[in-house]
Amino acid sequence: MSRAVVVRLGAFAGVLALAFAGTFALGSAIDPIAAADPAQETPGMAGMEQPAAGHGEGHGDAAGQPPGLAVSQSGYTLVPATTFFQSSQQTALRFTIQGPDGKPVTQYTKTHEKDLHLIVVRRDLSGFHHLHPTMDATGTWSIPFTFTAGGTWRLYADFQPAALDETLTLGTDVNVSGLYIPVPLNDPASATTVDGYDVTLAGTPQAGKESELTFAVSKDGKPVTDLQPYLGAFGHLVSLRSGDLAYLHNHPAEHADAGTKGGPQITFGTTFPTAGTYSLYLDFQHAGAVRTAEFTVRVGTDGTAIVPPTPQPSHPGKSSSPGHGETPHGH
Ligand SMILES: [Cu+2]
Repeated sequence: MSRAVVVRLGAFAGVLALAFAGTFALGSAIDPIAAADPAQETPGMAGMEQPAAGHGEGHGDAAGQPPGLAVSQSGYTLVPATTFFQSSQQTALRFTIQGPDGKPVTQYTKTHEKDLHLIVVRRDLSGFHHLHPTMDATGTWSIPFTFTAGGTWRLYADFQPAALDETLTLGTDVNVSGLYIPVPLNDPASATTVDGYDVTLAGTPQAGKESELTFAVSKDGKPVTDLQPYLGAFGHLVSLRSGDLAYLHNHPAEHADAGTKGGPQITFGTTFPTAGTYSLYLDFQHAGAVRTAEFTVRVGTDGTAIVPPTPQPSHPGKSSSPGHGETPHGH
């Protein structure tokens, strides 16, 4: 009984001890997350009890958090059919909204004329799309889609279950393989151009307070006065907070009936929850097509006025606007 056995046992015990030490180290490494609340600090017991405390806080209580940050809330969960895609290949975005009973939700209350709005954007805030998938009898939503480039993309479902009194925005990340070149945000600017439309932004956004944002649309130097209603309004505004992609959806106070004309101004009452940088996507419809104008806005704790450039009367023979806002924007 040889020494060899004893030695081997000893070695085995050593391995166990190492494994145990490893587990312990891992445990400690995880603790700081749960111990984020300084009130929970228990020196010595370094967070052994923390996970339970953490759970109580996080469940369904999204109070104070803007929408779009959670995949599951108030008993409803966004369940994508897959989270792996290939860029430049048409695919189907397919998902269900799982209800509190674990089954796909099939009954919705329309918001902005649709049962569900799907927003797709890459996590660098480029490649924004606002889509309206269709639902089959089983509650599976789908829409053909082509991711134009690789990277991590975020899907938001914005909807109101028939059984709930409020709208929910659930978000999930998906992985798209393919070339990924991150696109930095445009610098904050009060004017931009999309498909030949010049769009300006005016307002005094302030963190935590409702402020008015006024967009004005013109084309070839002339204000556009025949904007068409799109989803019951002359404009839709989605704002995403840079850093965590929190989601804000706004629409003008006034409803736009079919056949009426709007513009050049579209005004929104918007409350940015915190100071920070936001990417704003304004959808408007003109001449039968929906366009999206993008703005980067810095929101501070003091209201800082965004002043649009004064419209230049177009002089024959002179270029009217000196290249403002014509930023190359990668999509
Ligand atoms: Cu929509």
